[in-house]
Amino acid sequence: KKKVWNWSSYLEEEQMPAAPQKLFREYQSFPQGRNGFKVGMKLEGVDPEHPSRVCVLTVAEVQGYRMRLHFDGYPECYDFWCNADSSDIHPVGWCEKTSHKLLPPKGFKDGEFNWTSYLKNCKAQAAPKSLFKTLSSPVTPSGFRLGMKLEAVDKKNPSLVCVATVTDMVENRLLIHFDNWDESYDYWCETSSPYIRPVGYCQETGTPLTTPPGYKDPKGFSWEKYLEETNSQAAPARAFKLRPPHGFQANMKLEAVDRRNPILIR
Ligand code: MLY
Repeated sequence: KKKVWNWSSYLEEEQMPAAPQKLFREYQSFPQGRNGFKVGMKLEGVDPEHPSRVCVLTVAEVQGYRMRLHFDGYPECYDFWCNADSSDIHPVGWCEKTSHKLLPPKGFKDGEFNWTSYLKNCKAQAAPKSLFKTLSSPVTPSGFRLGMKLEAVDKKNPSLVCVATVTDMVENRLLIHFDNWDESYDYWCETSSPYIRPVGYCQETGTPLTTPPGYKDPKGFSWEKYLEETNSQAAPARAFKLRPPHGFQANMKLEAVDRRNPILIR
């Protein structure tokens, strides 16, 4: 006879407890959590594959506090999941208000798209502003400015620290772009991110700095010269929320989880 799977007999067979309800936050509760986003609502959001682009999105599915977002006019295979309180999603009109370029749905030419008529034509609702995360305290200027240079870890190649530029800022988050690379390596981070360092950090710590590809004299790279050549400024060291020296030294031994094989402690 076929047995029907259910939690209580499974836990009993395995002699294992269920994680108690009280360990979870309300927003983690299933199915609805405290997620007011509804399927069909439209919004603006950062394309996770191209973090410098803000696109026209539709809520395609809601699961608890998470939701699947769809790029209007594009195949479903580009859909992605995010949390309801993500800093990468914004209400309709955000791009206009913050002078960001909005990537229209596929098929629209530059300058042809307008939210009011689009929502009307689609008979769709804009996701209400109240559903989006708002900062609890006002933003204090961070000291970072657009165009400032810094040294940043390439998150796709984490052994590399590279020459990079702040190419966008939203609230106190920075868009990091690697000089002379395409935007697919870009990422958003907080000013306190351990992935970003002031100009000169590599030299000070004896870490190799990856210079922009095609730079004429990579061995002779000097920040001073480069800043002059690119007519740009270094992000001031005080803008970084650097952590105090941690005391680790090369070749020290320790125990760590293998992230590709998280069961092993090596
Ligand atoms: N092997 C890769 C390395 C790319 C590194 C890009 N970073 C520095 C932004 C490649 O050459 O494509």
